[in-house]
Amino acid sequence: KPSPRAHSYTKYNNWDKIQSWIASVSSSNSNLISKQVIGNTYQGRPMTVLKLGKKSSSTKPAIFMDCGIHAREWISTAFCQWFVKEALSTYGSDSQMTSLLDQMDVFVLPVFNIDGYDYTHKSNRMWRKTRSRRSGSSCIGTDPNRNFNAGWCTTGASSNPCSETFCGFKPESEIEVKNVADFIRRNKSIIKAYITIHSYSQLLLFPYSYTYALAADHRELLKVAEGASAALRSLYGTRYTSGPGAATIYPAAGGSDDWAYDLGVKYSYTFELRDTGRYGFLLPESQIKPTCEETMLAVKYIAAYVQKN
Ligand code: ING
Ligand code: ZN
Repeated sequence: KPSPRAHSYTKYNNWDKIQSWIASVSSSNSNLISKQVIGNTYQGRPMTVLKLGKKSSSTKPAIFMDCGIHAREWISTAFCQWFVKEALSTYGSDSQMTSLLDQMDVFVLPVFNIDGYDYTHKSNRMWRKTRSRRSGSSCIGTDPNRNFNAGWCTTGASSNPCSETFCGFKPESEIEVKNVADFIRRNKSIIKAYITIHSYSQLLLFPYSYTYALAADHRELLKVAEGASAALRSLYGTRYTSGPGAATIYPAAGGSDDWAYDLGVKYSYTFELRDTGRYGFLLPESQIKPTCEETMLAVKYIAAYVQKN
């Protein structure tokens, strides 16, 4: 049994629910899953990474995936929960998932920006940033996807603490960003792919966003993105556009995918899930299931590619 009966994968769960789910899902499937706290948020909430994979005596290559970098992108957070459920419930029956988890580990951070996520449930549904404060400004929060050390604050980001895209007072000023960056740096030798889930716009982006220059691996990254988008589309016909961030959405420095790529994680992707703006961040709960099902196909496509390369 992958999870307690009480957890709903077709609702937008608040942090308290996700926290108890993390505890129960990891204790009831201990053969395939383990958990590790990589640090606390600004407000002291534990950032827990779930490691999915068959236990092995040798070190396995791994994929790192995070959800909920931005607080209001609730479909993102729902996807990480869905992915964990699917991994646990299809291991042993789905040949691709079985082979993936036999040969690799998948690290899942279900909610990156927990403080912000909690705030969107309690106070302001449209909050995007972290909830950190600093003396000298009365404005709260930094954009975690502008706070990574990749062309930091040079384009598409603001040095004004009141801006929605505030880059922070220095790279990794946000403890959440530092915790994730430290984890990936520590596991740099095994992490082969970095996947980060956002919404909305139906895009599959890859480096670079901080420059219009093409990544050294541009052709391969594009080919894999197009394959993943085709897999996604095969289920319900949902159309995604693939391309480098700067040219496909907008130039923006300090993003996590650019940072991971420049660190040496070649397969680095940002998903922008449904929709294209009708509901935007307020995607109805009725779309959680189809969105997660189709996104699974794209993530599994990337994982299968990484596994064989
Ligand atoms: N979009 C991303 C953002 O942070 C992005 C786009 C991707 C920027 C990768 C930089 C790097 O603005 C959303 N919806 O958050
Ligand atoms: Zn986002």
